[in-house]
This record gives sequence, C-alpha cells and structure tokens, in this order.
Amino acid sequence: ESNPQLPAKVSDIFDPTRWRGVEGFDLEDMTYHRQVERDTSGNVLRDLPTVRIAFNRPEVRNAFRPGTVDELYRVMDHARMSSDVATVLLTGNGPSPKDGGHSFCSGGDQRIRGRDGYRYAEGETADSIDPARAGRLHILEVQRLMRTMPKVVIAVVNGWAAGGGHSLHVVSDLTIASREHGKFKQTDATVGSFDAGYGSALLARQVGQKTAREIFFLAREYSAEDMVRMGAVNEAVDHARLEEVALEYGADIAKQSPQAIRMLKFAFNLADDGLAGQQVFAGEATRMAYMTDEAVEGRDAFLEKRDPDWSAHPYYF
Ligand code: S0N
Repeated sequence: ESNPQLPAKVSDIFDPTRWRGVEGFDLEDMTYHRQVERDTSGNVLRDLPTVRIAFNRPEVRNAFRPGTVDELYRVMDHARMSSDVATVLLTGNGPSPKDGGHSFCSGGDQRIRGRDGYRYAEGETADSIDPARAGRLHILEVQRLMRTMPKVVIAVVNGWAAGGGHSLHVVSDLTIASREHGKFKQTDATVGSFDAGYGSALLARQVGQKTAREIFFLAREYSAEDMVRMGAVNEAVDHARLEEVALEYGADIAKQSPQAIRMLKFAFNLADDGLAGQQVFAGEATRMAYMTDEAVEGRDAFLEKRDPDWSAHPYYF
C-alpha cells in the first residue's frame, strides 16, 4: 500500500524510502530529491548528505530543451549552496513509458533546434522568440557549474548517455553505470554539433587522444564495461543496484573532510582549466588564509590605523 509520506517513484530503481522531494521548485523537466533517513512509518528523521538530480523526459531519452537546462542549473546551484550537501547524483528517470528504453540523457532536443541557431519552445517562432534567451547553449554554463562547484558530482548512467548527455558524464567527477542498460555514444558529429570544450578535450585526458577521437569520429556505441576499460567510468554495476551503489559512494565521500574534498577537486581541475582553474583553487586558498591569525592581524592593523605586527608569524621554510 502506498504511503503518502513518500515521494512518487520516478524511475525503476528509485527507492522512495530513501528520498524526499526538495521543496520550493516548480519543476517540469527535472526532478530534485534529498537523501533522508526515515523511521518505519515513513517519517523523515534527518537529511543525509546526498542529493539526486534527474532528467525527467524519458519519452525522448531525457533530451534537454532550454527549459530543462534552466531547471537543471537552478537545482544544481541550490545543491552547490546547501552547506550540508556533499554529493550530487546526476541521473535520468525512466524507463520510457513509450518503449521501455532506458536513458541518462541524450543531449540537446533536436526537435527544437532552429536553423538560425536558436532553441525554440513549443509554439514559438522566429518572430516571437527572445533571441537573447534562446540563442544560448547554456548547457555549457551547467558544465562549468558542475566543474567548479565544491561538491562531488557523480553521473549515475542508467541508460543512454549520448551527445550532450555524454558530455555531462565526462564533466562529472565520477561515473558509475548500469551494466545492462548503460550505453555511451557521442553523436554530436552525427547531428552536426560538436562539444569542443570539456566534452572532447577533457574526454581525451581521461581516455587518451586516439580513443577520444574514435569516440567522436566514429560515433559508435560503447557499453559500461567498455568505458570502465577505457578509464572514463569508475564502475559498472548491476542495474538494480545502481542507485544503491551511488548512495554508498555518497556515504564514503561524506566521511572525508569537506575542505580536503574541495581542495582535491580544484587541484584535479587546475592544470586542465588554466587560469580559471587557478582562480577557483586560489579562491579556496584565500578563504582558508582569512581564517589564520596572520590574516586577521593584517585586517586589524588596517582598521586600527597602525602598521601590522608580523612578529608572531614566521617566514616558513
Ligand atoms: C540516444 C539514442 C542513441 C537512443 O537510440 P534508441 O534507443 O534507438 O531510441 P530512439 O528511437 O532513437 O529514441 C526514442 C525517442 O526519443 C527521441 N529522441 C532521442 N534523442 C533525442 C534528442 N536528442 N532530441 C529529440 N528527440 C530525441 C527519438 O526521436 C524517439 O522519439 P519518437 O519515439 O517520437 O520517434 C538516439 O535516440 C539518438 O541518437 N539520439 C540523438 C542524440 C543526439 O544526437 N543528441 C544531440 C547531440 N548534440 C548535443 O547534445 C549538443 C548540445 C545541443 O545540441 C543543445 C544544447 C542545448 C539546447 C539545444 C541544443 C541543440 O543544439 O540542439
């Protein structure tokens, strides 16, 4: 019998007892859940440190349209700013009610891609559309947010990761994939698009130049186990256990020091992200420096209109 305290089941492997819907969002194309501990009646005892963000358009293999990307950015940014969230699971709901197909994300919705470069919502035309909003490939803003947020993002690939969906898995910190249904295919070039940023260059760092070029140039299909062998997926997992294993990853991450996780993530990114990567790493270093007595002395001396006294702060060697 269904318990009204529990959220609706949004995918075949979603366990409603482990989650609550996050309030305050009016979502159509995405779902956003917070991991919880419940008592035997289903009452929430406490929040746990992992959130689940999922594409919710399984009838189109979880392709994203502009509104989907807006929603994804909003919930991802909310997770970034939630001080008790350590890990974000990014996944896809489903399977498809139309044909039972499983999907993580199949990238940009090709039905709304105009020849003029704009992305049209239903009912919009070239005359009615606001070009400033509709011309943006703002999935790239989501990629940058995932890359620079001080939390671990795990792609939980429950089905097809294709095109821009493939790139989202590449930019995630970790990827685990369904052994039965996880499938990977970089179709960008097939439909005349190309992720010439993280989706390709970062992939080449992960799997090597020749293999990355093969993935893009040949647009072949790869299994979860192929991807583990190539080094782009951490683990292939039985489909039924995929979300359970993802939560085990989240629990292990939550045992580590938040500061250490932040510094490590930004250190792993630094060289590949150039000066932008250095800026993110340096921002954290500055935040930590502000917590020292030495930095407090600098601030206090300025406010007290005196010279700073550094005598208690040696030049370390
Ligand atoms: C994922 C694939 C390989 C799955 O194949 P399968 O299992 O045979 O299923 P299908 O029968 O092909 O699909 C089932 C139904 O879903 C629809 N559908 C699937 N993917 C999309 C999609 N991306 N856009 C719109 N519809 C999609 C199918 O049409 C089918 O519908 P029905 O039942 O009505 O026939 C296979 O589906 C596949 O190859 N999909 C396309 C993957 C792809 O090329 N994606 C785009 C790649 N490029 C990008 O993502 C770059 C970013 C981008 O383009 C973008 C970003 C933001 C905003 C807009 C854009 C943009 O420029 O479009």
